Amino acid sequence: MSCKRTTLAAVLAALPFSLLAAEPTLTPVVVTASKEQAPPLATTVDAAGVQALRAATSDTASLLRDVPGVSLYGAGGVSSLPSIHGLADDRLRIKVDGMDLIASCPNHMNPALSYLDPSNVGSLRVYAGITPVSVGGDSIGGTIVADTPAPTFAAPGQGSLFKGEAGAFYRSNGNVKGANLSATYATESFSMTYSGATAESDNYDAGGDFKNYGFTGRSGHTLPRDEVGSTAYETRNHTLGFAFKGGNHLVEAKLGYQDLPYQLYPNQRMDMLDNEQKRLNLRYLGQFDWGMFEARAYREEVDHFMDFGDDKRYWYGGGGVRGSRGVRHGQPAAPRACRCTAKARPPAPRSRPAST
Ligand SMILES: [Cu+2]
Repeated sequence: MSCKRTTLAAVLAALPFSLLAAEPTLTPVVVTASKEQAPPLATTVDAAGVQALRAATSDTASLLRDVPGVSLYGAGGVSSLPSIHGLADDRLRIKVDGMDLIASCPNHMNPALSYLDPSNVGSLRVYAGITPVSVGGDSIGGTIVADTPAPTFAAPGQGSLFKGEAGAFYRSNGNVKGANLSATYATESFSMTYSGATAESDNYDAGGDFKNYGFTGRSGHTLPRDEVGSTAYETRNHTLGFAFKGGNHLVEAKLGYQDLPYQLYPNQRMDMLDNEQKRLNLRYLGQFDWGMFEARAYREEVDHFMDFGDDKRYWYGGGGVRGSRGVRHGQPAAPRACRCTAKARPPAPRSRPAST
């Protein structure tokens, strides 16, 4: 090895000094390409897409069933829980008209999207994974942004505008029926919209018998062998919105009310027999030379009642020993009720109301 190094040194020493000092000149190489389009950050289900999907469901979360990365945890008939890449529930930020609505019970029977009827959805956006700062926070799995239709105003010179929409549906499996109505009166600077929807379902039927018994646990109450117990629901949603527009300024006020008499849960040892929600949502949006400014204040009040519906009410156990509530094991028990109340106002996303 030492012999080779000596040889190389000798060759370098023999080269003229001027050759070693000369700088190599390279021809510039110019690479050109068109600017690559950034992949869309959000997947959007717009009003037209919602219209095509809503015929089959009264559950707004299930409108996301075709969005890549989204799956659904089945629960009550209008309360399935969306999951993004396996992360669901508190790992997702779900905004309805800019509000971080929260479920008021540990079973998450009344998730945010259950307050929005499919007929009142303007758009749904899903940020799966990486989320912009503007809709981020509490969004490990992603963010779902649901908006009702934007307020409409009369065109300049049109004077006033009145429009409305009414719909009704019937689905034979489960004897599901419902209706929706919306009406808007607007001038060039003022807009008022009412939208209401109701949906009601009995238990739905499976494709065939899936059990070899008919008892339900409630004394004297049986179900056909192909009927999926505890899948019935009834829900009513109302929204009244006011909007004022002047130049580049928009002020909105929305009042919401949900009256949900019952929603039964085939996957839980409890049913939601009454859920009442009242909400007030105020928004200001201004367009300025330097950019856009948006402010929002809202308040949500939930009265949530959990109990057992007709298809449950069964005391586990057996064999002649009385349970802690004085009921013989194996016998039907009196209902165990729980009334939860929750009040939320911004900043709400990180807080969970006390329940039970
Ligand atoms: Cu509950």
